[in-house]
Amino acid sequence: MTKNQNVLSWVDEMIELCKPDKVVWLDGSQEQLQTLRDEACATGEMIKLNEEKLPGCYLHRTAVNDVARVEHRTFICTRKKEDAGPINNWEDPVVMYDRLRKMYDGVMKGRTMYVIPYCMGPIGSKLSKVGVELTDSIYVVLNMDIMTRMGKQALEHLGDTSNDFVRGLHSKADVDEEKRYIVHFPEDNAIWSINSGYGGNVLLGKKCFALRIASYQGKNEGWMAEHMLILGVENPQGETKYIAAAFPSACGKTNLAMLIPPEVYKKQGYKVWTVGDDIAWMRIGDDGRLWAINPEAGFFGVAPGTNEKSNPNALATTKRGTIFTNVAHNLDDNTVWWEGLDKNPPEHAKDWKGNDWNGKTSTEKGANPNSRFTAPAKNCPCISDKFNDPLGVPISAIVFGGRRAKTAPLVYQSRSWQHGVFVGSIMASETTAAATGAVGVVRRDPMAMRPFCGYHMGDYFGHWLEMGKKLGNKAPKIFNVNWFRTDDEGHFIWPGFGDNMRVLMWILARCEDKVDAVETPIGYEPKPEDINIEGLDITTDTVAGLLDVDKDLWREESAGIEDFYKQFGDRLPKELSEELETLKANLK
Ligand code: GTP
Ligand code: SPV
Ligand code: MN
Repeated sequence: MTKNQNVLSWVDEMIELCKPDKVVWLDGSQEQLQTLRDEACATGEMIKLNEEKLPGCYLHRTAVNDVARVEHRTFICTRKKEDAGPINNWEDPVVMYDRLRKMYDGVMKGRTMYVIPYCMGPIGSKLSKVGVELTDSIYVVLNMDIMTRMGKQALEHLGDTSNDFVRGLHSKADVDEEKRYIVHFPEDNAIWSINSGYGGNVLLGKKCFALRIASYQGKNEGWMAEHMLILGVENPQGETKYIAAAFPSACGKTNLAMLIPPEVYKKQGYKVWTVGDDIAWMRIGDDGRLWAINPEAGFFGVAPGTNEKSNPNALATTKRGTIFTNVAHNLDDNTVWWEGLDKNPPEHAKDWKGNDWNGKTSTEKGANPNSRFTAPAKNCPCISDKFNDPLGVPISAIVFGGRRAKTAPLVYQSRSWQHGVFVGSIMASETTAAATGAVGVVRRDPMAMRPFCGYHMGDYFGHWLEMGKKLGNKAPKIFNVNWFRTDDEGHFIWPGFGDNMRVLMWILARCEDKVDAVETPIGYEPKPEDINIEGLDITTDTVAGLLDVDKDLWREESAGIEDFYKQFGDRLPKELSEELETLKANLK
């Protein structure tokens, strides 16, 4: 399929190591993929769902111990420890390669190795990059088909001589969690993953390449790889402005990216278009502005909570050609169900573990909280016509946000790019089921990149500051949002979902200098009456409450930031310590 010797000799080397019985190169053809789907159904790896109701859709269950990313088993192996920084797990690459080689030695005996060439980003775009993933999992192959542009087209994009591709090696091995490793060698363009079959650990184009390796490449090559959705807001005159937003895992990116405008905006003719829901690659264009592409071709979205009201676009996207992972299986009509889909759970079902399950009587959950759908972007009713544009889209605003019950207001704007980098760097959010470990614990998650930055976080902040200098007055404006403030009973105060558009409208008005703001100790905030609440059953007073900056809480916050910053030592840019001093002074 290729004459590229760099690819061929590396694949040979890995075959020699893993010793598969058979090697299959994925060309991307439907015939080949269908053969694999049929094979996966024959072995029970996948279940074919109701062809009338969910054409081309399948269900897969992972091992019970393998349902989320494993941050404690994820490594960045740079030659120098300090280059990985204080937040990443590190091991000497020589030691790690040695340890892993022993584990991969003969691991594919009796199995087939699939060779998946894939392209992150539109074929032919200068912003796109190629990877090759070797795996012994058909599930991985079929997910990569949805999530990337894979097969022959990727090798053509790479060309016959280039060596600029990411080498990804994956084996499910025994799915032993004690021996699970998700390892990145940024200096070698390589990723080795073993003993998992869960999405973020094994779809190596996604978090491993498009964030961890790409963030490192971006720092060296002058661009940015970010954990961001990209959406376009089209006004009644037909002009579209683009927003990129970074929220931690399971904190609302897919939902915001596909939002349906509330009636008050719909009737005026506003529309929202989805460019991406998880990852943005951004470069400075010839015009000096920041341009973004979505390197992915599909959505690997959280299933629970997705319904006709919260995210009808996502739901519609999953109606064909979708792989569901770890949701409940409705045996009556061979479809799927998850918590929050509707109020009518199936009585005759299997839960995500494959046990008999009655949704009407059981106290167990039918779907895993981190159950997912893998759906082609082209299914999405609101997919942007720029989705495949090799140039990407120009970004007007960057939005950071986390899941905070208190402290962070509904929205605020940074005073400058530098202050915006500070705002991103101090992001904190409650942990979610997207990674193993406790849920609901507030932790610092700078730019939503804590689990995904492939190098020293202090240098990463420095890179952000550099990009701002290059962008000058063409830099996007930077904001922070929080949809998740709760009242004393723990209920969300802000309606969220489609109504988040009301906040985006203030953000865009700020970008166009069309609305005033109020200065607070933490940045600029809207006047409560400037958030449009027409059609909502909340009052301007509620909005005022959501915008309240509690100085005591923020003083606690700044102490927490100071602590967090300490670990970066002299690799923390001085601009950020200055911003922290300003915040402290503003809170006096
Ligand atoms: P990853 O795919 O893990 O990166 O997640 P994500 O950031 O795309 O999060 P997603 O949009 O899938 O939302 C995760 C969870 O947050 C779901 O259970 C949603 O129902 C919930 N959620 C999303 N947006 C809102 C919102 O505006 N308000 C509230 N209260 N919940 C929300
Ligand atoms: C996330 O956890 O941020 C995800 C899902 O988008 S995963 O691909 O597992 O990383
Ligand atoms: Mn994500």
